[in-house]
Amino acid sequence: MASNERSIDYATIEMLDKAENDGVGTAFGRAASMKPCPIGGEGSCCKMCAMGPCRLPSAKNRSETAQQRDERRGVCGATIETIAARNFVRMIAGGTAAHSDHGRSVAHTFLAAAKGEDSNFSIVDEQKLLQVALDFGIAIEGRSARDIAIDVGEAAIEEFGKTHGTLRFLNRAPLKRQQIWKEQEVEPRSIDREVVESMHRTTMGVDMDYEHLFQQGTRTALADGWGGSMLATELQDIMLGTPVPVRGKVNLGVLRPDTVNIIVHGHEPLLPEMLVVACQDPELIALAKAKGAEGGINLGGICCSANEVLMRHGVPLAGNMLQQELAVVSGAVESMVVDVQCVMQSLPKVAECYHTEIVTTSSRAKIAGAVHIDFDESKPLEAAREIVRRAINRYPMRQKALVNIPQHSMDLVAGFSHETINYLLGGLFRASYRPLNENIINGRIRGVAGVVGCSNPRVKHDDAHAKLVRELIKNDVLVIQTGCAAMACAKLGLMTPEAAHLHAGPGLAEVCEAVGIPPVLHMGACVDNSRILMAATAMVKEGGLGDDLSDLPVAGAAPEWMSEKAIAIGQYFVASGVYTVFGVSWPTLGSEEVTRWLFEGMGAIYGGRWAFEPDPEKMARLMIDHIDSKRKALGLDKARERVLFDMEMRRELEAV
Ligand code: NFS
Repeated sequence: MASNERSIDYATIEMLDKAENDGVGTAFGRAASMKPCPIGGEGSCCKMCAMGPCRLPSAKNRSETAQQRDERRGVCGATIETIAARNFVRMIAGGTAAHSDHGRSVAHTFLAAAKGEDSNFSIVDEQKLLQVALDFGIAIEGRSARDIAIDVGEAAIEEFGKTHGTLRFLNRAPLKRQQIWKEQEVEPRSIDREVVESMHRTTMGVDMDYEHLFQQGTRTALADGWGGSMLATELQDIMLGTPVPVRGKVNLGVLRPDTVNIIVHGHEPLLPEMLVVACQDPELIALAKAKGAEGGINLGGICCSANEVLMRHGVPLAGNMLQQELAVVSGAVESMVVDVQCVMQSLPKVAECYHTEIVTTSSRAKIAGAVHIDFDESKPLEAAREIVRRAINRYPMRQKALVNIPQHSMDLVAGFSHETINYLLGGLFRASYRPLNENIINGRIRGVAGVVGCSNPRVKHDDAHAKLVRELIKNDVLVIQTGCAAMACAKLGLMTPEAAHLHAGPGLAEVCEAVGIPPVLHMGACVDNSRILMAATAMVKEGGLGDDLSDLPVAGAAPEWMSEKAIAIGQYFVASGVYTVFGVSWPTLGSEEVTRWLFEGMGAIYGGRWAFEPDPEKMARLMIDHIDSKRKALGLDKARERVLFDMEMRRELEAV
């Protein structure tokens, strides 16, 4: 397959051609040469025990009687419904574990910083500290920030393994939503417990009622969105600063010639924060220059680590998940520093062809062929300095003949935390979601869509993101993004304020231009999908758009998803009342009944439901139709017509 059929991104296309010339394999090539397993892909493979693995492929093209379907069972008698649901719940548990283990390590560092045991980190955002303390029920009156922070840190750590009660952040949701969770008995009790119980209930011979399995899957997903992920976001903000709008650049063109290029890749922001400091150290910059790197040191990022340091420091984004190997293929990266999640094991293999060193840093993740420098949480800056020094020492090994930095990069504005949206739209002294709600009510903004998730070589890289988001903003839907999806659209220039006038519909463009924001807002990393929950909750609480998240004219999508984490995110969005569409493939198609339950059954209970649509234009249509149906239910369909009339009048006035 030609490179330009694999991606719409010029930098990626160039690097794929270079990889081929250099004899280097990438995920794109491996995906093309290895077909996905059709049985596992539809959730019909059970490998929970050694009586199997049992494969129960669906009938698809042949008609199947009820009796034949009933006979389609694993050795233990498990039905396809049970198997598909178990596999799905295990994906939720995997995703929740990943986000939440990240949250846990942040909570431990936070407590150490609060106690003054960690001199590298401190309490930066006291206002947010007070907000979290209030939500946690911790007294703030007359107490020092230090004492409050210690209590918040201890309470946060407790959330992972407490033995009674339910998660504290559930009380942030609209009351109606809390009531639904209570009635459905899906309030998470503690984060670890829900992951463990999901693993238990999906092991051989335990829970064999798919609806009952999904109840636990939902409880586990809520422990992610309103638990582990939300804790990660909030504590990071308090410790590292809540993001505010910041200019940045994106794509492999951010790599620099004659400069030591270090790429930070993975998810946890604490080491990247320290790398930002180390890369600015005059002594290390002088060392780089002494080694011949006249430009000094350049730090860039891949995946969510990148989003974190972009949001807080404007560190450039080198690219999204599928560009990790390609950054090395440029021949211009001295060191790729990774921690956890979405890291490809192929990196050391790719690096063999160049001079790049792959450095693992988390005690939880090593790769054969990579160097391991433990990010000792008590001396993080020292670890960061050592990593930078090693990278500098590799610079003289750079093979000039193998260097080719693609000349493609794009400007963007990032840093749209839910607090920032509050200030930007409402003004510094009257921070409020009122203007956003009003513009939705009067129809200038049709609704809001969260477009999130991964890149996946099973589909054309960045293509579905681009088509979906362009279609949405053209139809006056404000788009908010996180993760690799955000980078895909940033590369196309959709995260610049100018994009409003170039690509958005007239109503959305008018609002964006008045406030000076892009029509597509970067809200951060994937754990920051919790920011989207908070923004949506703020819209409900502001009033005029119903009294629950499921009343809002909003929708979610992950058009190029690949990770279990995306499934966990989707499930907590659906269980929070959001209509959520995924592309690529759908992992329960082996059971029509289970799929129907997720696509329709959940809607009856939670007001939000899943959908699957790989075609991005059809996906946009589904989301817009959903938004319009919510507008209609709120009685806002007429308001929108009025605004179009207003626009006409204004044009006439201008013509005079
Ligand atoms: Ni999200 Fe971030 Fe990207 Fe997907 Fe991976 S980096 S946590 S999982 S691939 S968006």
